[in-house]
Amino acid sequence: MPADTKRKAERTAELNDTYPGTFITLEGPEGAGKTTQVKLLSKALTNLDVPHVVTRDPGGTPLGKQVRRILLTPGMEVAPMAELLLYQADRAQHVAEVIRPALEAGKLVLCDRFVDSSIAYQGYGRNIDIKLIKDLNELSTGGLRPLMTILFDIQSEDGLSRLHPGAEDRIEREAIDFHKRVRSGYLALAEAEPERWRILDAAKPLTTVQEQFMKILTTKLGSKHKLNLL
Ligand code: ATM
Repeated sequence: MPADTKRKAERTAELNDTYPGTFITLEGPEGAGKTTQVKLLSKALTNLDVPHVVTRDPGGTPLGKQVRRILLTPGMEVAPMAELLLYQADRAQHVAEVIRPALEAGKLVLCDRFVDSSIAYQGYGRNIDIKLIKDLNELSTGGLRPLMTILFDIQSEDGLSRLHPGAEDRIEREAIDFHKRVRSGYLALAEAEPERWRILDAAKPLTTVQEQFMKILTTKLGSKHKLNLL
């Protein structure tokens, strides 16, 4: 393992050991179905009495819901740097108000998008300097990192074809090349940190993706959260 990757893995383990809870993030391009998958998972966790929180970035707090509306309104003029900073403002509030308290309370926290979305969308998509985005991510999260990140991967054309025509938000309306850069950004991130990322083929049928998703979580969290989703 390259020295840089090893350091990141050690730091992630260190941060996660700080809390009794566990932090998992879900990432992916548009139309990959991660929101549906996390809803199904939450039902299964509730049935098993596993204390958990399902939340999303942006929009996981009252402040975040307002920021989300601004960010996703079609036709809204938003400069790339303003966009990046609004996502970071949402995240700072989200970590302080929801994520960190839930981790301190020993819960399993499943977050639909997090820091990697800023790198994929604002970095690869909008061409903002990735080092700057990583520094801002560090600032808004206070260094909090997910123990594991699951990439729901799908070709841009296939993902976009699953959206409701005419109901696309401001970001979904971006050109296909933007969405292709985002997807390639995700794949590059997953390749650079394989010990944190798991990749699911989201083009497969919903039940197949669900089975694989449950298997990944059971393997990673089975002993800590007494979890068997299989
Ligand atoms: P969801 O609808 O998947 O929750 O995400 C909202 C949008 O925000 C999504 N694109 N669309 N549509 C991805 C985008 N986004 C960013 O551009 N940067 C970020 O940091 C985050 C968290 C999301």
